[in-house]
Amino acid sequence: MMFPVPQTPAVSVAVHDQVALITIDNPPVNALGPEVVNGLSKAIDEVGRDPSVRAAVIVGAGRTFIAGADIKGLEQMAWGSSTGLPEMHDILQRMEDLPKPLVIAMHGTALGGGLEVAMAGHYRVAVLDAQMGQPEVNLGIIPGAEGTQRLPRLVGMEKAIEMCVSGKPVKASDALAAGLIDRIIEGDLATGALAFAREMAGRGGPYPKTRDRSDRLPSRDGLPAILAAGRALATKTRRHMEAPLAVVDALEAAATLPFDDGCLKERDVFMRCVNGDQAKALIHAFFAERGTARVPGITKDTPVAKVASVGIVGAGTMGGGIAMACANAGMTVRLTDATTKALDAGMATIKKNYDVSVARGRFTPAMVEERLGRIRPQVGYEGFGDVDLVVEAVFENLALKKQVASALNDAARLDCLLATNTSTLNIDEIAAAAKRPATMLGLHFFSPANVMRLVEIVRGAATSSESVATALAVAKKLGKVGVVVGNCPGFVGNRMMFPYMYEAQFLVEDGATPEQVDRALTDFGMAMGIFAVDDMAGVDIAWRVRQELKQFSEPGARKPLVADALCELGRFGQKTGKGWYKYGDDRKPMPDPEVQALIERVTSSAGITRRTFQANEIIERTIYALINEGARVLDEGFALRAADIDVIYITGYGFPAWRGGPMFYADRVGLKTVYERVSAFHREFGDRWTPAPLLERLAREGKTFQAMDRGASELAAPRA
Ligand code: T1G
Repeated sequence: MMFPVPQTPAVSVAVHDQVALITIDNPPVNALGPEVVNGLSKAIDEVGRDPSVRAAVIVGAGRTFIAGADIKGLEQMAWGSSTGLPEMHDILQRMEDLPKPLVIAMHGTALGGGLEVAMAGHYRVAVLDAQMGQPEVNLGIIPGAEGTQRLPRLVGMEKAIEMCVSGKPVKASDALAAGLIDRIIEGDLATGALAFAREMAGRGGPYPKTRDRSDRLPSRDGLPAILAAGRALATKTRRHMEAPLAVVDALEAAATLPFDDGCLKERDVFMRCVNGDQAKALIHAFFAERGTARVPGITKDTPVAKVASVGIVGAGTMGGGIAMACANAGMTVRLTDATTKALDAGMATIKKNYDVSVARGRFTPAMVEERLGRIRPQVGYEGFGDVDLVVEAVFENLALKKQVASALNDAARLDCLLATNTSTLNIDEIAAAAKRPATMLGLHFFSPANVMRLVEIVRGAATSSESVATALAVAKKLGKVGVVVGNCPGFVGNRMMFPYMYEAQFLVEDGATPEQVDRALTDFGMAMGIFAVDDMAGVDIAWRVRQELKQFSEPGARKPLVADALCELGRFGQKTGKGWYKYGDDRKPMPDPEVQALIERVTSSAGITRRTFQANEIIERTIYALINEGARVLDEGFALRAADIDVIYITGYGFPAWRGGPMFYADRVGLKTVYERVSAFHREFGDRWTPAPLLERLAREGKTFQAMDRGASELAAPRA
C-alpha cells in the first residue's frame, strides 16, 4: 500500500506488513539535495502520524545509500552564491524522536550527509560490502549535519577523529566492530532490514537516540590527550590542510558541550571552512576529476570494448607496475620480455612489491597469490591473439617501440586496443608502424604504476573515439584517472614540468640551494621538491634528452650547467646513491657539501653572480613557469580544459589538491598578477619567460581559466 499523501519523486514510501519502507531515489548517488531533504521530512512525519505503521526503514535506490550532500550546492555556498545547506537539524531530531523504531539500511557508500542521516536513526544495518565515512575534509569542509556530534557518541572519540581526519570510509565489518552499525544483512537488504525493524518493534521502546548517548564519550580527564593526538594526526597526515584540524575542534564540542550547543559549534566551524579558499580549491578538484571523462566526440553511445585480458610488453619497472595494476583490477595478464632473465627479474620485482603490500597490511598473502596467479610471464607473443588490450612498455626508444608495434600488428587481434606507454615519443610514428592507427593510442602511466592514479591517454591523429572511450573505461577499471591529452612532446604533464624543473635549476645556479628550493616547494604544498623528484626519476634522463634533441643550443639560451656537471660525474640520483643530494640506505635525500662546492665552482667559472633568495621568489619563478607553459599547452589545444591540467598535476605530480591545481591556483592569485610577474621575468631573463599569449589575453580581459573552461574546446591537431 502506498501512503495516501503526495510524495516528491525523490523519496517514496511503501508499507510492507506494518513497516514503512522509505526509499530515496535521486540518481546517480542519492545526494541530499533539497528534494531528498523535503521528501524525507514529509516521510518522517507520515510515518510518525500513521498509527498502523509500527516501524520504518530508510534505503537508497540504485547503486548506493545517500553519498552525501549535493556538492553542487556546496560549491555555490563556497563561492557565496547560496547561504546554506538544506536545514537538517529539525529533521534529524524528528527522526530520533519517532516513537517507533527507525532502521537505516545501507549499501554502496553512505558518506557525509548520508552517514549523518543514518546516525539519527535508532538502528543501522548494512550489507557486507557497504562502506561508510565522513569524507568532508577531502572537500575542505567538515560534516555539516551533526556528524561531529553523533559519530563520537556511537564509536568513541578516537575512532571518530580517525574517520573524520582521514576522510576514509570504513567497511561494514569495521563499522560493526566500532558500534557504528548494529547488524550486517546477508541477502536482500530491504527484506533483511524490514525483518530487523519488525524484530526491534517487537522488543518495544524506548528506542536509542544517538544524541542522548554519552557512554562512549571520553572522560574530561582523558579528553585532552585524545584531542592532542588527533590534532597531531591531522598536522602530520594532512599537511597544510585546514579542515582536518578544524574537524577536531567540532568533535571536541561533542565531549564538552550539550548536544544542541555542540551542533551550533559544528555549524560555526563548517561555515568558516566552506567560505575558505581550500574548500573552493578542493571542490574544484572534485569536479575537475570527474569532468575528465567528458571528451568531444565521445557520448554515452560510443561503443566501449570490454577489456578483461591484457598483454604487456616489457617487464621492467613500468611494465611490471602496469601488470600489477591490471592484476589488482581482476584482469588476466600476459607479461612478455625478450629474455627469460629479464622476465625473471621483472617477476622478482613484482613479488617484492607485493611482499611490501603484505607487510604493510594492504593485502593478505592469499590476495597476493590470487593476483600473482593472474600474471603469466612468457617470452614471445603466444596468446596475444586473445587479449583485449596490449600495453607496450619497452625502453623509451622510438626505433625499438616501432619494432614492437610492427610485431604486435601480427600478434594481436585486429580489434585489440594497442597502447604504448611512452612519456615523450610521438604516438603517430609508433601507430604508423603498427599499421592500425585507429586502435592505437598512448597510455602514459606514472611510476610506480600500481600506485600512481594518473594515466595520460594520448590521442593520436587517427585514434578512434571508440579507442579513447575504451581507454577511459580501462583507466577507471584500474582505479585511475584517465585524462585525454594531445600528441606533443612530453604531452601535458612532462611538457610543463621541464620549464619548472629548469627554472629550479637556474635558481640554484643563481644562489639558492637545492634543499632551499625543495623546502620552498614542499612548504607551498608540493608532495616532493623538484630536486628530490629529479633524483628519483634519474638526473640523466633529461641529460640524455638534452643531448638527443640538442636542446638549449639556440643562441642566448641558458643551459643547465650544474645538471650536466652532475651527470658527467655519474651522479644520476637515487640509483647511483648520489645526485642533487646524497642518499643512505633509507633513501632520504641529504644535502651534500660536494654538490654545493660543485655549484659554486661551475657558476663561478661561468661568471654567474650569485645572490640569496626568499621563498616567495622561488615559488614565483618555479610555479609561474609551470603555469605559463600550462597556458601554452591549453591554448595550443593539447589539453581539453584548464581543469584537466589541474587533475594531471594533482594526481600525477604531487601538486596540492587544496590549491586546486596550477591553473586554478593561478586564477586565485589573479591572472593579471601572474602575467605581470611573468612579464617582469621575461624582461629580466629573456625568451624562456615569453608570456603565453593565452595568459596575456585572459589577464588583459580580466578573465580566469575556470571561466574559459565553461566554453568547450577540441584537442589540437597532432604534431607533424
Ligand atoms: N553530490 C553531487 N554529485 C555527486 C556527489 C555528491 N555528493 N557524489 C558523486 N556525485 C556525482 C559525480 O560528480 C558524478 O557525476 C557521479 O555522481 C558519479 O560519481 C552535510 C557537507 C559516491 C564514492 O564527498 O566519493 O555530505 O560526472 O564518478 O566512482 O556533512 O562520487 O557522472 O556527472 O565519482 O562510483 C560528502 C563524494 C559530501 C562523496 C561514487 N560526500 N563522492 O564514486 O562515481 S559533503 C562525498 C564520491 C556532505 C554533509 C556534507 C564518489 C562516490 P557525473 P563518480 P564513483
